[in-house]
Amino acid sequence: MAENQTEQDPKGKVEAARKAFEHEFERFAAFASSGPAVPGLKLEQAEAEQRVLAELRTRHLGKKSALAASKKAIGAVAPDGRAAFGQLVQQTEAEITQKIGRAEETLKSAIQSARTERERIDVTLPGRRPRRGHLHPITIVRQRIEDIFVGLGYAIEDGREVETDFYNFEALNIPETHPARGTQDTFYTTEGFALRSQTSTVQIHAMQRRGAPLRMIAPGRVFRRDTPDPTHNPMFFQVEGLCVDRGISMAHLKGTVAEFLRRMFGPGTTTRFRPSYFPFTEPSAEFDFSCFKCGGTGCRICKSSGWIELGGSGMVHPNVLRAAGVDPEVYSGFAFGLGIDRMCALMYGLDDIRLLFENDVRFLEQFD
Ligand code: 2NL
Repeated sequence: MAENQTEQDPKGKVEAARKAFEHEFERFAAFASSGPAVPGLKLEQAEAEQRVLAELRTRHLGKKSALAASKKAIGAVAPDGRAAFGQLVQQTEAEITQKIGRAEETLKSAIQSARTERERIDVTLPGRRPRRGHLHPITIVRQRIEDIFVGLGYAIEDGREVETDFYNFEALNIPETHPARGTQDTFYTTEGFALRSQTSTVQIHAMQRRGAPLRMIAPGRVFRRDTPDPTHNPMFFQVEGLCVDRGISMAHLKGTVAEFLRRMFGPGTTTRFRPSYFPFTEPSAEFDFSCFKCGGTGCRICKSSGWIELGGSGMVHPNVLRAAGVDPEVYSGFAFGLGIDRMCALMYGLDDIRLLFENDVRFLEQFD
């Protein structure tokens, strides 16, 4: 039997070991012959090859290899053939060692240069400039409004967004039965507090704290249970103004709103007041201003009317002054309110105010 023959044939065993090595080493032939750089060899690939090669070395040159067994068998060979057999074993081992060694060297330097290449940085490249942020369009408009009123001698007041029934409704002369007080229109916490539905709450606090005379605006976030659509959002921004002093009349209201709108939209801006109704003012009026785009001749923005509706206003109701600790026999005042987001949408030509609250930077970046 062939196998039996090899068993008894030490030379044949060495030849078989060499053949087995040559066969497995075929895939490394390129590394054994080529220079330090192996074209097209990726780092991960080279590292994997290195592991395979290490296993191959153990298998063919290790303690349990066929070659090691042949080495041990040298002593058992008949004296006349021993030297020649010993030489064959040594020569075979030297050849295998050299081939594996060369392949290892090639792989090592290939890995080395692949690592160096990967970690290479060009220190002469210009640095990456951090992108500078910018204000949200609502903030831009709010600050313009604030600047104008500060210029007219008004203080800017801030307050909480969660309020008691008293500040959100009661003090504003909004009757218990008014629909705004229902859960249909207002968000309530489980403890029965309201998310403020207008910033008048801030003005009641300010009147209580500072008393009259008083000139202030209250910009801020307000909440109403509206179904979102292009002109409504359950959270939006509002600014309310309040002026309380002796002898304040409707003339002061009209003069102030008209001056504000001239400073906001240009000196040619005209204002008109239309009678209206609010529980917290009497008399009450809504105000419009001449279209800043067409100047009143009619266009898409003003829907061909020449006018843009902006907000509500009126003379502070005596009940409101009283609730805030101001004597309506001595003092009178005017108040107004307008939506900042609506104004923002108008000024930037937005067709949907919800864009202002989605925080999509691709949209917001346009207002740098
Ligand atoms: C609107 C209408 C308005 C007020 C707000 C007010 C505040 C106090 C007393 C009396 Cl403390 N009134 N604010 C008055 C009239 C109208 O807002 O359309 N807002 C967007």
